[in-house]
Parts: sequence; C-alpha cells; structure tokens
Amino acid sequence: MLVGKSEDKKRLIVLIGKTGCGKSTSGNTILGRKEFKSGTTTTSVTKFCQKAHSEIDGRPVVVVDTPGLFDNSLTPEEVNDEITKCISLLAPGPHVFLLVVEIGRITPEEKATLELIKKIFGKNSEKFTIVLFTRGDSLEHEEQTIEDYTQKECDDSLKKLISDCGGRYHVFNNYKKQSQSAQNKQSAHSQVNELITKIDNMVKKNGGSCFTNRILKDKEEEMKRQQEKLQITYEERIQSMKKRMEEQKAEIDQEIKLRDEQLKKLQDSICHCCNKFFLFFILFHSWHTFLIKLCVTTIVHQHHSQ
Ligand SMILES: Nc1nc2c(ncn2[C@@H]2O[C@H](COP(=O)(O)OP(=O)(O)O)[C@@H](O)[C@H]2O)c(=O)[nH]1
Ligand SMILES: [Mg+2]
Repeated sequence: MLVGKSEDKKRLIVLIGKTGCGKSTSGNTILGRKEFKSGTTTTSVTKFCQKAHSEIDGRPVVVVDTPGLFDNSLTPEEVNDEITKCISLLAPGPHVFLLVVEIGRITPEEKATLELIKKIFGKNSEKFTIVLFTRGDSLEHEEQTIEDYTQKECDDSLKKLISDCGGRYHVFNNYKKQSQSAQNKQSAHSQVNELITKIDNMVKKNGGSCFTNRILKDKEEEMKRQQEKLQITYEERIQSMKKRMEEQKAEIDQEIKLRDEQLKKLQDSICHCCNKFFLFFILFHSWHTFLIKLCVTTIVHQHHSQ
C-alpha cells in the first residue's frame, strides 16, 4: 500500500488506442461513473481529449480520454490540435499510458501504436505503458484466462507489444459494472484495484515519478512563459491606467483651482462695485442734503428781506 501525501498517491492515467477499442468505456470503469461518451455510433465517437477526476478507495485519480489519435477518425490538423491539448492536460506528466486493445481484434495500426506513442511522447514512454485489453467478457465466455490468451492465443506481434511494454498488461470487462449483482459489482471494483496496483508497481520501478519528457517540459515552460507574459501585460495595463487616472486627477485639480481663482476675482469685483456705489451714495446724499439746506436758507433769507 502507498503511503504519503495525497499528491504522491494521485494517479494520472491516459487512455490511448484506436477508435472503438473501448477507451471511453474503460475510462468510465476506472472513474466508477459514466463520464465519457461511449458507443459504436458516430455521434458517440470521442473527438476531443477530455479529463475527469475521481477517487478509488480514497485515492485521487485523474483520467484523460483521447480520440483515436492514430487512426483515420481525425484530420492531421485535428490530431495535431488534440495532441497539443492532451499534453497540456497531462502536465506535469502522466503516471501511465494505457494502450487500449480489444481482445481478438488487433489490427496493423494497433501494432504501430506503441511506435507512434514513442514518436510523440518520447523514447521512454514505453516504460510508462501498460497494455489494457477490453472485452474481458469474451474471455470469460470462452472460459479462458488473460494469461492463456497472451501466452498461447495471441500472435507474435501482440506478444512483442506486451514485451516492449515490460510485460505489463491488464484486462477489463467493462460490462461487469452494469450488472446489479453484488458479486459483479465487487469484481468490477477489484479489476480497477488490480490495475491501480499494477500502475503503482510500474511507478515504483520507474523511480516513483510520473512521465515527463522534453515535450511535456517544453509545453509546461511555454505555458509558464505565456502566464508571465500575461502578467506583465496586465501590470503594464494597470500602470498605464493608474497614470491616466493621476493625469485626469491633476487636470481636474487644475480646473478647480482655476474656477476658484475666477470666483475670487468675481467676488472682489463685486465688492469693489459695492464700495464705489456706497461712496457715490454717500456723496450724493451729502450733496443732496447740502442743496436742500441751501434752498431752505435762501427761501428764509428772501422771506426776511421782504
Ligand atoms: N463486450 C464488451 N464491449 C465493450 C467493452 N468495453 C467497451 N465495449 C464496447 O465497445 C464499444 C466502443 O467503446 P468506446 O469506449 O466508445 O470506444 P473508444 O472509441 O475507444 O472510446 C462500445 O459499444 C462499448 O460498449 C467490454 O469490456 N466488453
Ligand atoms: Mg471514446
């Protein structure tokens, strides 16, 4: 059993294989729920990489389902886009590539898949690969074990594929979980637990780390660079906004100062006018009083002289 932090116990699993081999259904078996679309119709065919999280007996697992990257279900551009997306979903690196193969239906393309995985993900990727057979129910029907199948039944190219993957393989009966019987539910759970144990043993053999190669590292670094670039752009924008706001504030302050000065001038001129008017009024009043007095004196004088 693995001990340590939850991050150490976490398993990042990628499903790779041709369209219709059972990747999405196997992903759902691992997750313990129907997350990825599966089926035989064209509408159910996965066109994009998808990521989903779950827990197996309290352990976090992340599953990445991929479309048929190595068959003709996608255009070369779509394959390119999806591989780029897949790599970004896998950061910092998967613990295992599950090379999904249907029991009894190995095709020449599938034989070349491991080579393609190596070409895309790098030389060491086969050290992180487990062959996952689907349609284990057909073996049960034939009362055959997976060991019988891999040692006696399958052809040399499949034997070579398994040996290139360090002899690691596992079988899923993805239809087990659909049955309601308690015994089937238990054995559906145990086939997932057995796979996790095989993954753990492989991880241990690989020095306890996940798969990281130049491509994944380059992608990670590129994403980091983009993030830094974005941060710099945002900081620059914030700084220029701050500067613009400060300039606007200075303009407003200047405007207020100007208005204050104008107001003061207006008040001064009003006061000045008032003073003038008051002086004029006093002069006028004094002059007016003087004239009246003069008139009265003149009239009184005339009256006395008569
Ligand atoms: N009998 C049987 N059918 C399976 C098993 N796993 C998947 N299938 C079927 O295979 C078909 C294709 O599966 P799917 O997961 O969509 O394949 P993908 O294209 O690789 O994602 C579906 O009809 C599944 O129900 C299995 O273990 N047993
Ligand atoms: Mg699919």
